[in-house]
Amino acid sequence: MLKPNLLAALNQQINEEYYSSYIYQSMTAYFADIHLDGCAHWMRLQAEEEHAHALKIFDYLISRGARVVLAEVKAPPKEWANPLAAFEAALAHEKFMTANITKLADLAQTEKDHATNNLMQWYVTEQVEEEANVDDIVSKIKMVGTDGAGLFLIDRELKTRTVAPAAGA
Ligand code: OFO
Repeated sequence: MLKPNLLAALNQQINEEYYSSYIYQSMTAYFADIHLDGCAHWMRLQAEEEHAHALKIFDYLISRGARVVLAEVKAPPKEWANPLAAFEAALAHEKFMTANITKLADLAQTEKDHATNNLMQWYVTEQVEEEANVDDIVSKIKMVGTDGAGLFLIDRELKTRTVAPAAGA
């Protein structure tokens, strides 16, 4: 049986994953609005991946006979100064999520809950990939600076994303 403190932290993490999905969906709308359709497409897939991350914990709690409690998801920002600022915000958010996952893994280990720790190790690996993917895009956008042609090429490349870099579920 899951310890109450671990259950509360996992329910909180479900909320954080839904919020992640919400942020990326908001970024999808932002990029669509400024006609960077490749960036919008990339963010849409990212939002779907975060949704899958929420469901993975959701299903795990059910499989452990624990009660999922959904909370309000706060509204995400809706504007960013430019494409670089949006991807930098995404990177900062992923770092925040990595810190959350690390705390959850620590807690699972403290409580000697091996099943939850196993699940959290999946997220630990996932976060390494997510940070690397966004960091790569941030670096490329910085490389082209204000060159519109460069941004156009990056946008075209991001449009080729077919599945989430690391499948969420
Ligand atoms: Fe759920 O991995 Fe990003 O936040």
